[in-house]
Amino acid sequence: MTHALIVIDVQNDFCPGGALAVPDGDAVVAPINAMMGDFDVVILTQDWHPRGHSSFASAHAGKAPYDMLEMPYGPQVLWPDHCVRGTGGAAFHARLDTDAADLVIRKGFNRHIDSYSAFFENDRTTPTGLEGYLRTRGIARLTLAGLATDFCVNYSALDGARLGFDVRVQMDACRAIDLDGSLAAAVGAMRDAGVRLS
Ligand code: VGL
Ligand code: ZN
Repeated sequence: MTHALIVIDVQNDFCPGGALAVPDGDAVVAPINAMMGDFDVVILTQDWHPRGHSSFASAHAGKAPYDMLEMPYGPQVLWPDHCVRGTGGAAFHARLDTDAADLVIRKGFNRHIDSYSAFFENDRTTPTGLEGYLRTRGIARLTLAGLATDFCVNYSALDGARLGFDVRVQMDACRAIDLDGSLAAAVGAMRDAGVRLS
């Protein structure tokens, strides 16, 4: 069965020194590079926002990073400006082996809606196209790694499982933001959805 590694958002802004740095975020690079050779297909995702994106606190008067805002599609955490398309912060970590990737999927490019998941925007219905790519290439097994465990990895794993893929998350090749218990909540949700954590 064709097995893909999906590397989630290993970008400078999620690494130490970046605009939305995940603690120890760059520690995922070496284990991910080492895993790539074990898979039939390697796919990278890239958070890729226009300036003034609606997930940025700076786009909303009186709001600060990590405040919540009710969007038409549900509650949204507001973030520091990050992964603005074309900037160094949106670039992959310099040591990530991007040459091994068959596909790079960009997400979060729609100004009015955030996109944590590699499969759907945060309305959970607007597709990124990844499902079609996987199905047409006959890929049924997915291993996920990258940043951040409790947001983009979590949403991608839950959507993958909901779509019927066999999903595993390589936890030692992920790091979390962990806002108010979000890591524990994500681990519980992924387990409940039948995602294997290892
Ligand atoms: C992410 C917050 C905002 C992630 C992306 O990659 O987990 N988190 N944008
Ligand atoms: Zn983002």
